[in-house]
Amino acid sequence: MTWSTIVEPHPPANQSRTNPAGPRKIILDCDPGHDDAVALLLAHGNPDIELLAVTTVVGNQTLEKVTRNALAVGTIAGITGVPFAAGCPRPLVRSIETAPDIHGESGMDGPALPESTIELDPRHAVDLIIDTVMAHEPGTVTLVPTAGLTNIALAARKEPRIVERVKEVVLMGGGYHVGNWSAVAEFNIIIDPEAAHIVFNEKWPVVMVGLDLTHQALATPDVVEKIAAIGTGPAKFVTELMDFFAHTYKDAQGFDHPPVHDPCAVAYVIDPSIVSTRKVPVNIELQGTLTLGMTVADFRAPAPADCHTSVAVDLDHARFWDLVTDALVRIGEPGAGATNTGAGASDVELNEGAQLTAGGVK
Ligand code: PIR
Ligand code: CA
Repeated sequence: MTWSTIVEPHPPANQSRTNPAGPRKIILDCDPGHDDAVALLLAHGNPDIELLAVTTVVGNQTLEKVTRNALAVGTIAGITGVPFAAGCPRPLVRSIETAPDIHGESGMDGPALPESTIELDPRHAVDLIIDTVMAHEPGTVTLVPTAGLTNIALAARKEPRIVERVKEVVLMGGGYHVGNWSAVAEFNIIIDPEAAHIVFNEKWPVVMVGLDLTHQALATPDVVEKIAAIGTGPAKFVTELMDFFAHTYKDAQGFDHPPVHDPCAVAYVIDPSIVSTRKVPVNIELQGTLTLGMTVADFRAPAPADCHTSVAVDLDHARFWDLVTDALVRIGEPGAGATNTGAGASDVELNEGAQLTAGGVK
């Protein structure tokens, strides 16, 4: 069976599969990062997402390293025509804190990375975010931050009109029961708590896809096998990422399988029914000696009428991973001429026994 016969054509740019209003326009602000890489692949490969821009910020590693990694993932995925821009090299107030124990010295250790064929946009990420939001109709652009919130906070300060214009901010960060960088704080929030404070206190709708949710997105062996069975370069890249991530997550945090945080935020934008949420006020602790960077969620009912924040609660694990495998199937083998336009796709060799469909690998 050939690739072109088993993968349905990608819908035209302004037409979505499940959303009559067309694909959801997003800006991905990230710090790749093993899970950021999967988030970028999901955003690129899913027909219900229109990726408007990719911006980077210091986080898992230095700005220079995470930007290099973002460009490498874009190259592996065959992303063209989407601007990539580098943003803030340090948090607003605090000193730089990175996560080499989890992501390695490069920020994305494990797979070999190609030289990038994508040229970096000359603009600062903050300006690219502002330009992009202001260039689109109000209420149409969703911000998807999967890193510290430095760029997003500065964008809101530099051009306050974006706050009304953005549809919503769907961010990976925080948690209402657990932390991963302190007993109560999550990495993306605690590395720049002042920026998080700005983002959570602006009146745009904020969906916090925190650790309570992302610790359900485990890359279990059956999931990794399905991805491996796709047999393409980008799929192999993901299995290599997951292999490294599994080891560091086991050693540093005692997890049997690694939680793949960042694509959960993208999955929510694609299909909110995959992630249940609760509307509750959330604020960021800036004073606490033990609780700095905690995302304090107030579950007392009823939520105030003007509550603009919600938290992600439950993940549909199977449908989430189906979205990821489906995106990889659609991406195909960009180096071999297949793109996510579905046009001119070439044959993809599948591992024995695997059957590739637009719905994933069976
Ligand atoms: C993941 C991250 C940082 C530290 C650990 N321990 C695990 C990164 C991920 O990229 C994700 O965006 C978020 N920060 C999870 O805390
Ligand atoms: Ca991240």
